[in-house]
Order: sequence, then C-alpha cells, then structure tokens
Amino acid sequence: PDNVRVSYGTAGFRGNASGMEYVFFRMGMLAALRSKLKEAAIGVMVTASHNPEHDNGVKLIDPQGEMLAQSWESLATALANVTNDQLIEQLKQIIDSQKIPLSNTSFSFYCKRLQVSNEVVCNKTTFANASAFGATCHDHGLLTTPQLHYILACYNGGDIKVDEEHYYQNYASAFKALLNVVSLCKLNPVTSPVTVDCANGVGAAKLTKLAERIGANIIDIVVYNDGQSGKLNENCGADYVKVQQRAPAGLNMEPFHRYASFDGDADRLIYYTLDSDCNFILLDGDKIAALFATYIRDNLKKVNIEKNSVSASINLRLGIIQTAYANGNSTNFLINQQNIEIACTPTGVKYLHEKALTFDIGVYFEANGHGTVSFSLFYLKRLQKGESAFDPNKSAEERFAAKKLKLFLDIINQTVGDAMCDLLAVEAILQDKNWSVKEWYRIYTELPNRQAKVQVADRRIIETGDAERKVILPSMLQPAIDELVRKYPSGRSFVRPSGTEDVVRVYAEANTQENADDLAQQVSLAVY
Ligand code: 16G
Ligand code: ZN
Repeated sequence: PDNVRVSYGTAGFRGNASGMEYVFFRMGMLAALRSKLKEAAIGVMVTASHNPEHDNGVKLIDPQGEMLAQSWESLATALANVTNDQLIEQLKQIIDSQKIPLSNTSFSFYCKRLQVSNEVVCNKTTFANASAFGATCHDHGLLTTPQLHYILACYNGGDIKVDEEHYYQNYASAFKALLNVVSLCKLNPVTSPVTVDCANGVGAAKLTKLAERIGANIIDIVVYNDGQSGKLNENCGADYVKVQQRAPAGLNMEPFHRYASFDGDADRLIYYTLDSDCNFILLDGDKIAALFATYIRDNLKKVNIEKNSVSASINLRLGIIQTAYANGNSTNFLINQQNIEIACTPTGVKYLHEKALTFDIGVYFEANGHGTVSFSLFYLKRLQKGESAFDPNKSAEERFAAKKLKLFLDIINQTVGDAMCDLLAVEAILQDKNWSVKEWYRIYTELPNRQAKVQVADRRIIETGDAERKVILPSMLQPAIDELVRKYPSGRSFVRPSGTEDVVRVYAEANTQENADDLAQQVSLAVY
C-alpha cells in the first residue's frame, strides 16, 4: 500500500494481519532464494509471538536454526517495500548482489501460528509462492517457534526424516535421563505440580504431548489457558505477566505453588508464585539465567574438568549475557556474589545469541524470559574428557556431576530460546537441588522496577548506544535522564525505540516500587 513502510525488525515483520499478505508473498520468494544460496533448507515461521491475536508476523530461519543473517534483513526490508512494478528488478538485484546460483535446488520449511487469519495468508501466499519459485516446501503445520528451529537444524544436519515426534522423544528422554541421575543422588526426590499458562497459544497442545512422553509419574504439568476458551495472548502469557507483574486473568494462585507462563509461540518462559503474605513474586529470565549458570558452574567445580584434562592451562569461560532490562540486583548478584562474567547487548535474541557464542558456555536470557544456553565444541570435548578421565578413585559426587552436565546440555535447545526445554531444565535443577520455588527466588531480591511506553511522532529520532543503556540522540535527553535518576536511591533508567511497536520504551528501577513508578513516569515525560 502507498505510504506504508515495513521493516524486518528484531523478530522479522510484524503488523496487523489484514495488511500483511504482500509481505508473506515476498518472504516466500526470499526464502527460496536464500535456500538456493545456502544450499540448505530455510525456515519460514509465521507468528506474532506475544502480540494480540489480530497481529501476524513472519520471520526466516537460517540453516542451523539461527536467526536470519543480519546482512539479509535489509534485503528482506527492501523486497517487502518495493511496488509491484519494481519487484522483478529488486529480485534481480538481490540475485546479482548475492551471486545466487539460480540452478540450485531450494527447500523451505514453514509453519504457522494458531490463528484463523494465518490459514488464508499462509496457504495462498508464502507456501505457494515459494513453490512457484522453485522451492520444495515442507509444511509442518502448527509448531512452536523453537520446534521449527530444532527441526530445521536437524534436517540440515542430515536427519531428513526429522519431525515433531522426534523433538518430543529427544527432550523427553534427555529429561528422564537427567532425573534418573538426580534421584540416584538423593533419597527422596520431590515432585510437585507446575501450572503452565500457555497464553492460549500453540504451546498448550505441544506441552501436553511432551508431558505425555515424559510420563505423569515423573513430571506433573497442569496446562492452563489452552486456547479452548480464551484468546491468544489476551490477559495472559509471559509478556502480560512480566510487564503487568500479575497473574494471568482468572488464575487462582496459592502461596509457593510453581506457576509458569509461555508466550504465544512458546519461545519465552517466566515463573511466578505468591509468598506467604500473598505478594506476587516474579521469577523472570534473569532468575532463570542465574539458576542455570550457577548450576553449571557448581557442577563444573565438582567435576574439576581442568584438573582431569590433558592441557589444564586452558580455562573454560562461562558467561551470562543480559540486556539493559536485566534487573540491577541480578547483575550485582552474578558479578559480586557469584563471580560470573557478564556481558550486555542490545535487545533482540540475535545479539544475545551472537555474544553467547563467544563463551564456552554462554547463558543468555532477556528479562522477558527468552533465552537458552550455548555450549562450545571445546566444552563438549572437555566434558567427555572429564567423564572418561574418571577412575575408580574418583568420588561418586564427581562422577554424578559430570554426568549431570552432559545430560543438562541435552535438554537445552541450543538453536533458540525454547519455553518447553527451559521449563524442563528449571524443573530438573529444582529437583536436583531439592529446592522449592521459595529457595530459588530468594537467591537475590529484585530491585522494584517499572516499564512504560510513550507514543511519539517518530520514535526513530531516538538513537541509543552502550547496548541501549545510553541515549545518543537527541543529545539533551541523556543528561535529563541522568538528572532524574540521581534523585532516586539505587535508581537506573533507560529508554529505547521499540523494534516491534510504534512506541518508545521506558525502563526504571529504584529502591521502592513507588520510586520506580515515579522515575518511569518522570522519564516518560522527558521523552515526550
Ligand atoms: C522481539 C525479540 C525479543 C525482544 C523483543 C523486544 C526475537 C526473537 N524477539 O520479540 O527478543 O525482547 O522483540 O521488543 O528477537 P521491543 O523492541 O518492541 O521492545
Ligand atoms: Zn515469542
């Protein structure tokens, strides 16, 4: 349409479903071209993640299950924005500039969001059009985003028969194997139910299948918001719970019971509970990252891989990657009390993922619950050496720690943040530590915080630097924020233009909720 410009943002294209058909049409073409170039299958995921049901979105997934290469984002944007008359010319430009061998075969994988409007958009456009472009298309129907990443990576790795069932079998057996080792170390393994709000999205049916494969005697998962009555992402789901800091509508909570929420495409996970005074307690991506990293680090210490390795001089690097949204107290806890290395990147999974790969073990989470762990080949080799270097004189504790690290790695979906795998990982760690949600949330206390959004005429005039922690332009804004922050004990605040909505986002934290709310409001006014 005239005067409409779309751009391939942090998570592909997003917008009102009714106006997006041409974007899907063209992404079908682009997927086919990229597949020819990479000589591998490319994924096309149709989802608007945590956005309301009337929205839709599309993103491409690269061969190993990673996000589309950043250099192609601008090609996607250019292709989506030309007029029909310019389309052929634009395609030629892409083919020439990227030197795409048109004679190569191409494959696209696609799957769609649980939503009526998608049926029309997908079937008519993406799929048919990629086929018309010479691609062999594999329709995977409804999947969570991480399931498509996983299946694509397996397929391109040579397992051409991989399907959804393969995903369940893989993670269910990894989880059972880890729990087996965990319960061997203990007399009485504790199991209590976990209630999971699936945001009325695709995750409900998928989690039910995964839980069935594991078995109700091993994990007790109660699915809430399964899409039977409520609307996708409406008053529920990980984003709602995180931003509103309250339970999904209609959920009657009991103190110290474990609750979790997925978002609509099940790539985000957060936990929450009530304390004995019925205060709402959130365990977000920061707390999950802290749990994972300390678990890995503690087991590494027990295994003492370095001692057992041939070249003991090389250290394994464990790091946690956060964004500016990470709670100040989580950062303090990890650096000062746990002595774990921290890195900060701009918002968006691709940035965190890229940074995580620079560590041997990179635990990355956005506070909103999107995250996973990446393990280097070097770490894998060390782990194998650590395991095989055990002799009968080594303690049982050491042997178990090595085994646990190996099995923990197996329940992680390394391609992308995966709510289902992350849930299994949290549940396994809590069982191993014999922890209830209470011990977990007490590892550190969050600073009260508030998120807000401001409508402005053009959010793009705001430019940020230092991993979005500072405003560069307009130049008067950062000094104004600094001055406001100084007024509040433990105050911190930043603003950034959203990558998915036409708003500027504001984050503030301070010593009390009142102060955090106040600071967010003052900074919002400064932006306005
Ligand atoms: C997208 C990103 C998510 C990020 C969010 C920020 C991916 C797969 N998803 O959902 O990581 O937190 O955008 O949204 O990268 P915002 O720019 O509107 O705040
Ligand atoms: Zn999502």
